[in-house]
This record gives sequence, C-alpha cells and structure tokens, in this order.
Amino acid sequence: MTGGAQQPTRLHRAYLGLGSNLGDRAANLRAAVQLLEERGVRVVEASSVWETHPVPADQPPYLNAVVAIESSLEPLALLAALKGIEHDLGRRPTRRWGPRIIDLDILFYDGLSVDTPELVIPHPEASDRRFVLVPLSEICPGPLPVLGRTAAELLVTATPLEMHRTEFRLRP
Ligand code: A4P
Ligand code: MG
Repeated sequence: MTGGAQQPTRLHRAYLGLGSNLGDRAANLRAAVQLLEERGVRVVEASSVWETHPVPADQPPYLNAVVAIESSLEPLALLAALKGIEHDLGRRPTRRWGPRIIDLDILFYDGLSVDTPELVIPHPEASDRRFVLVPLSEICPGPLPVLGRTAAELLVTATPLEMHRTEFRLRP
C-alpha cells in the first residue's frame, strides 16, 4: 500500500426529528441543536417550532421541529451521538412514548434503508405523523428519501393531530 493523500471525509445528509414535552421545551430543543453543532454535526436547515397535541394524550403538549444535518458520522455513530445528547440534557429512560425532556430521532439518512433491532431508517412512524411531516415539509418540499413521496402528499392521509406554529426559533 502506498502512503499519500487522505481520503476526503464523506459527508452524509440526514433529517432529525426533535421533540420535547418536559421542562423549558424551547430551551431543550435549542440546547440539542447547540450540542449537535458542538459535536461536529452541522445543522444546515431548521424548521419552525410547532406545538403539537401529545400522542398518547396523557402527557403535556410537545414542541416539535425537524432539522437537516450534514455529518461524517455513520448511522450507528449518529444514533450514539443523539443518545448521548439526550442523556446530557437530562433524559432518563421512561415508558415508550412517555413524556421526555428531549427526543432525537433519525428520520432519514441519505437514501439508506436500515432495519435492525437498534436502528430503523426511515423512522417507522415518520410517514404517518403530522408532528414530523408538517415541519419536514417546510425544509424538504421534494420527494422524501426512500419513500419517494413528498411530505405534503403523505399529509393527505396522515392521522389528524392538533398543532400550531409557534414564534420559537431553534437558533438565535
Ligand atoms: N431506534 C430505532 N430506530 C431509531 C431511529 N431512526 N432514531 C431505537 C432514533 N432511535 C431509533 O427510542 C427507543 C429506541 O429506538 C432507541 O434506543 C433506538 O435504538 P427512544 O427515543 O429511547 O424511545 P421512544 O422515543 O419512547 O421510542 P420511539 O419508538 O422512538 O418513540 P417515538 O417514535 O420517538 O415517539 N407526540 C407528539 N405530539 N410529539 C412527539 O414528538 N414523540 C413520541 C415518541 C410519542 N408522542 C409524541 C412525540
Ligand atoms: Mg425516540
């Protein structure tokens, strides 16, 4: 093997879903964005912040948003980084779909399909959730990776959910 120039780092593009329904929800979302940037994950686009009715309903309302990122992290390394940020922001394991300080989900990653016990991409609920599809439609108007349909098309049949846009911003 010859020495020489290093391979350029390959950047991947992914979409992340952000949610919070405990504590200072807007501050939690902003802190997550800041920690992503500090850990080398570049946030290239950010949706509005939406207040959304919780699913299931026996918990406080959520703030939800979606960001597009660029990162050299492979999918499992990105998942580990997200879990680390959730932990650092104070999230501790609770029941599935229970209230949380912060939830960071990988919705799409390049054009990749993954189906393993630790990681499923596209996120299995992405195509039916208004709290994902509405913010996603703001920053990704074209066909979604793997699914091949736009968020607006999927919204036609998505389960109804009360939600409204807020004045909060993910970044200053
Ligand atoms: N995991 C598998 N695939 C992924 C992926 N693509 N991204 C695994 C992130 N994680 C993924 O997740 C449990 C495990 O899923 C992880 O350890 C990872 O290995 P979790 O975040 O610890 O638990 P969870 O969030 O309770 O489970 P899940 O199934 O991810 O729930 P969701 O789908 O995130 O739903 N209502 C409103 N209005 N807004 C919300 O944001 N969120 C939820 C949580 C419920 N209701 C909501 C909202
Ligand atoms: Mg989750």
